[in-house]
Amino acid sequence: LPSHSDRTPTRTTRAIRCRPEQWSLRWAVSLRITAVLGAQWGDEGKGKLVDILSAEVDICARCAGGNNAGHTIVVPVGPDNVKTTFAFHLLPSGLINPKVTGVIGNGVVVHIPSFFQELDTLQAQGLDCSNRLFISDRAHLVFDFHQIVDGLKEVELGGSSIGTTKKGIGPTYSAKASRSGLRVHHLFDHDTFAAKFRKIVEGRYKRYGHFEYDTEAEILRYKELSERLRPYVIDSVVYLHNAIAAGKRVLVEGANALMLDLDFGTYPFVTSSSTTVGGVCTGLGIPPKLIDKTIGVVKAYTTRVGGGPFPSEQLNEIGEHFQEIGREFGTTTGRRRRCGWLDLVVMKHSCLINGYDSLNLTKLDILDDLAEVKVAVKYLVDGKELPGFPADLDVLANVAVSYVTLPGWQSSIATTTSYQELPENCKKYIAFIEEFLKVPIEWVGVGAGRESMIKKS
Ligand code: 2SA
Ligand code: GDP
Ligand code: MG
Repeated sequence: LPSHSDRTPTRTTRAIRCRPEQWSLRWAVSLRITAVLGAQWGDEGKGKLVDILSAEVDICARCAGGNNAGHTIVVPVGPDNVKTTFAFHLLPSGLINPKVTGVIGNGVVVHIPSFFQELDTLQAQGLDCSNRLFISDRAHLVFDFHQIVDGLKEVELGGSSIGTTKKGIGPTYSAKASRSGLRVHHLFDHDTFAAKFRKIVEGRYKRYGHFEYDTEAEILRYKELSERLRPYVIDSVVYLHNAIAAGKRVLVEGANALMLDLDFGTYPFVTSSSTTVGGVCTGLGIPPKLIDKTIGVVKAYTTRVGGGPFPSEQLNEIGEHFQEIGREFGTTTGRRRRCGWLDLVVMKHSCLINGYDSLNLTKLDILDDLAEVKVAVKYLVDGKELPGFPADLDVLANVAVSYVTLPGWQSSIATTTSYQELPENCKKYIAFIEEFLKVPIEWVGVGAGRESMIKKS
């Protein structure tokens, strides 16, 4: 099993000010919840940071999204430290640490067959999570018909389709908002579940026409699945609050990212959940004052998968360079990710909403070969700078993006283990971002593996 050896402990700034001998006490009394959130359009490398931080926590919780998410973690396994890749979709990535308990919160939407499939895949890779994983009884259920409808909606949209993962995320959150969804607790009253399920499927036929779906077989399948699921189901609100009161440390793993947020992202080219720090509270039932630290994960360039605007996108050899060297393919669907320069207008918007205490700059190694590196710093319309990231996509489509060009470092940083060792131009790039955003970069990713992370401050 993967182990976390010689790990630099992660503490909040408040704890760092304490003397080491006081740390454990401070953990117990003041360190409650750390949230790791995607700061751009997703796939920033949240999973890797969550894996590293999970060495210091007791619980890792997911608060939003479903198995549309894809978090890849590369860790040494076994006595020979064979680099092994784990892909998490619905389960919290912190589970890679055998001491961590996973919680799937009420804000998550759960496709039960995929839940078990992921559990079994991890088990086959030597990671047994079955006795340390819980699901909220309030989490909404994703059914196969939601996934079918997801695809049908995309077809209806034609040329303006969202480019969803077709995992049924939008249709399930729509049902939740329209108060017709089924939640985990519904599975345990089989007759009522069956009646509601038939009615919901009928409603989908009325809206989308008849599609291939065996309703009665599904009802039977869920009767069996509910028995397997029973030991995992809890009132996660009570569980988390008791755990926190007992001094347990909680790490929240954000799914998707700020620019895919239903309110603050590039609507309608977004996912259907709240991917911000607000979603941490609503998706787990915890008050904001218990969130001690929020860490934004930001890739050193930008990617997005699916449709929608992307002002700093590079449809040229730079974009191809990022795509190829950064191996930018969807973890869940295998789709090619679109690539462009780092966009600090996006990041300012992201910082305003999530109020990051610090950032993890990831995939800095992917810029190694470039002679110069550009950063988007302003959006202009008719020569005037916009005050923020625009809500209106028609406005966004007409912005002129203003870039600052910085010199590249043209040397490999892949084996660097400390901030001091980084090339001067690389440090200047980091300093430029920090200065622009006024948020410290605490972690720098220089490779995919767990060991390839520099703790800067
Ligand atoms: P959905 O399926 O309704 O949530 O899709 C709506 C939009 O949200 C985007 N989205 C994502 N963007 C980046 N990464 C995601 N996870 C996977 C990954 C994606 C994959 O880690 O690579 O494998 O393709 C993710 N999930 C949703 C989606 O592209 C739509 O733009
Ligand atoms: P997430 O959804 O934010 O967890 O990110 P993904 O796992 O979907 O995509 C990030 C990809 O980049 C994964 O394949 C990671 O293994 C990889 N990765 C993460 N950090 C780094 C880094 O610093 N350098 C390199 N080269 N790869 C990284
Ligand atoms: Mg991902």
